[in-house]
Amino acid sequence: MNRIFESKEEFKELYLSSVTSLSGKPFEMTSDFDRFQALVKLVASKARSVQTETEKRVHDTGQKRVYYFSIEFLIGRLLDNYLINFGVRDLVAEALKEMGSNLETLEEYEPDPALGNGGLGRLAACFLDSMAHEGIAGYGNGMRYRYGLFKQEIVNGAQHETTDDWLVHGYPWEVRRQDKAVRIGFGGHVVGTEENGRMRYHTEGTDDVLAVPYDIPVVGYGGNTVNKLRVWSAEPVEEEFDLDAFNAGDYAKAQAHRAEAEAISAILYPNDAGEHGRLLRLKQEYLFVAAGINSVLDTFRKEHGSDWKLLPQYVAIHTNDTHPAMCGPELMRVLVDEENLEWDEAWDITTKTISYTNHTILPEALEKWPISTFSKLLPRVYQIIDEISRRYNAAFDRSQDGWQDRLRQTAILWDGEVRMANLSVICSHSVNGVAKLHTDILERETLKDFYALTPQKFNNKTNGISPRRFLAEANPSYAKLITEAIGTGWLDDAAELSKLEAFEGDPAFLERVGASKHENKVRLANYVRRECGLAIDPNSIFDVQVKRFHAYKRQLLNIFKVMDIYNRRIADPNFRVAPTTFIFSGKAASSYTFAKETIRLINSVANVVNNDPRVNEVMKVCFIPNFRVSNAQLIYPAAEISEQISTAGMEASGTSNMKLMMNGAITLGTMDGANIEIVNLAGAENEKIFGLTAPEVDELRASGMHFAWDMYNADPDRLGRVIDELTDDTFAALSGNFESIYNELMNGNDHDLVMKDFASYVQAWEELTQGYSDRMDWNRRALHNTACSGWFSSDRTIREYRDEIWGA
Ligand code: 26V
Repeated sequence: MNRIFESKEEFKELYLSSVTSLSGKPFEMTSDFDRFQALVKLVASKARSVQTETEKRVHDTGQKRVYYFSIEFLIGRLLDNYLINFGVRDLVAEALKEMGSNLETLEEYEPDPALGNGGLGRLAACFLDSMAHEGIAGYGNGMRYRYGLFKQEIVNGAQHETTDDWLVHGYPWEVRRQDKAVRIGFGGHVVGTEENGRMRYHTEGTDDVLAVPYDIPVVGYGGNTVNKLRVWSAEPVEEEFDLDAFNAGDYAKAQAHRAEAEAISAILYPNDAGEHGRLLRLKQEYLFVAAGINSVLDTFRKEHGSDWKLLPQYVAIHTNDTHPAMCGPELMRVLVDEENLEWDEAWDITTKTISYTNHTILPEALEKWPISTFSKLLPRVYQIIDEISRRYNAAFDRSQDGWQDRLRQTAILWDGEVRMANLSVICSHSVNGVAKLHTDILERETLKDFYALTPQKFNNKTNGISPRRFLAEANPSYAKLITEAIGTGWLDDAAELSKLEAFEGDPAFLERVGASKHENKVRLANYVRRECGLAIDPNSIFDVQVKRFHAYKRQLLNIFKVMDIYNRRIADPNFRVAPTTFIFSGKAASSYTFAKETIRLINSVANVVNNDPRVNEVMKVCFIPNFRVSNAQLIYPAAEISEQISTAGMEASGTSNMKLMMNGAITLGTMDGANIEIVNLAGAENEKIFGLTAPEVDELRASGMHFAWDMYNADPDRLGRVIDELTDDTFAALSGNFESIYNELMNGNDHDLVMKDFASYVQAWEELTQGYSDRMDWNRRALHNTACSGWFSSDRTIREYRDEIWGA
């Protein structure tokens, strides 16, 4: 462990001087905010010295550099994480206490940067953590949005969005690198000139903006490697400020140019709302790709000169989903237009450098851009895509039966559109899915034509999560207990969590597992009381579904279960229900009506259930507003049931399933995404699986034999009743009935098979919760889940990427 402070005394001395010099006040007169700022500045400066050592090591050993291009990085708060990773958390906490401060209080001042939507962005952040831990020279390349994902407030049960002004007080971790700014050109026209018998192209008349990088240190556990995350901000190019207009008093005109440039990095787009086709989004994609490629090549040039054929040996560029798909064409543009390479050589270098991960099979999620828009905004990049496409089509093997269909499925340009997924596959040497089932579906369905052509490109990399953030940091009481039992080795190598299996038969230990869970439930209950004004009982089962709201994730199925249990309890006070708190949290994209209505339904059911003394002893419903990394870290440790109930075949992987498992929750889920791997690792008897499997879903849909009305009519007392309650005022008191949900189910024929899986789901829940009274056995299953969760460490995932894709 490379500790940044040897002793409390050393820390205190450095900290005192950091606080006083930054604030200009004697320590006693400084505010908690001053003290927070000074603490981050001190840790950040220590991190940067290690970064310098890391950089020297990478340079001296000629280590391969991995660049992870992602339009989202959901990094969460960093202070506690970095104190843990540098091995000084307890030392700092004690020292601060002795100085009359409290670490946890100071930590609350840190903004929680919401530079991502959900799973995809958080995965990128866990990967940075693991690359640094594994000693990989791995760098994030992304966007610095002025406003993060909207803040969610609940008003009369409904979601309201307000801006997330996360930068108002500044962000103490970042360093602006004006010297590394890159000029990015949009629009203009391509000019070709002949030079020594070869055509050369450049673009004239572009509208330029300046991409300015901000670097954030990434501290790996153990403190030996500090990498960096580089995020780009869009600004006007200085000399284009209209001084004449300003001097003439036309401030609006002078500012207009600035506003237009800054708009590019102003907001984060929801990835799951079908918000495609927005010109600003395309500008974002090109900005962080072009600026990123420029800085990658700059570093390469300094180390290896212009010997470009060495690029794949020293550099790997990974594209997280299709948002960075322009990496291929942009790299080609630089190599061919600026470095003067022949097309074939440049193409060989490009495809050997780039790799691609797919994160969803939903057809409506596949990015496409109208050629007309694309070619106007990025004329030279478009020409290059057109040339890639022309050569792909020309080289296509026409000897096989059905080649026409295969070419149509895999083409880059089709129907007046640029298909970004196909572009990504064609520009990459590796294509991977994020869980076994997901990769199977890619190979057999979504990308089957590519798989038939180049099966060797395809591979699976099941997702993972950081055990430092989601166990050590989020769940200190459990982490302490684990360390007492098996030592600290699990922080380095999460596979060591399997040593916990030896304690599954130890009643005293299981007792302590239960006590730690209880402590976490009390901690969450206190948060819920503060945030929602709702009292929840830490002795009830905490049943948790926290994730983005989406039809296929079926939060609707969960709340139908709650409505059904409520109805049955009202009808029969002797109906036995294990006392449960049903906890929901998550955001819906602002334009996604169905998802927002589901949130309103949950809050409306909560309003009725929580105020009905006939059921209050056995159930409460709680919607925690504004789900984000910081409150997620309070929720996962308190969970006992992990709801993973997507329609089978739809959830690519899921990662909250892994976070909850590691924290000792039992999965109540379908055979979907990484749930399948959870069951394989922990045994079906330690989870609770229900519902149709992916092949059964396919078969049912293909047969055309699912009829919502039949389901409704077959079960009037329970399912039928729940459906009726959507429109009969039972839950309308807060802000009305739920006709649109009703229509979606009954007239849209229940696309996500909520009604189909309803009976087996509620039954599975009842069976699972009946087992809660045997607390010893429940705690044993919880511990068993933790013991089996080590494989889901993102360290394991990253080692697979390193060995099988990046060759780093
Ligand atoms: C995009 C869209 C766009 C159009 C409307 C519907 C829709 C639905 C979902 C998406 C998701 C975009 C990609 C994404 O975030 N995938 C998530 O990636 C996680 C990390 O690999 C994975 O755990 C989740 O299962 C997967 O949904």
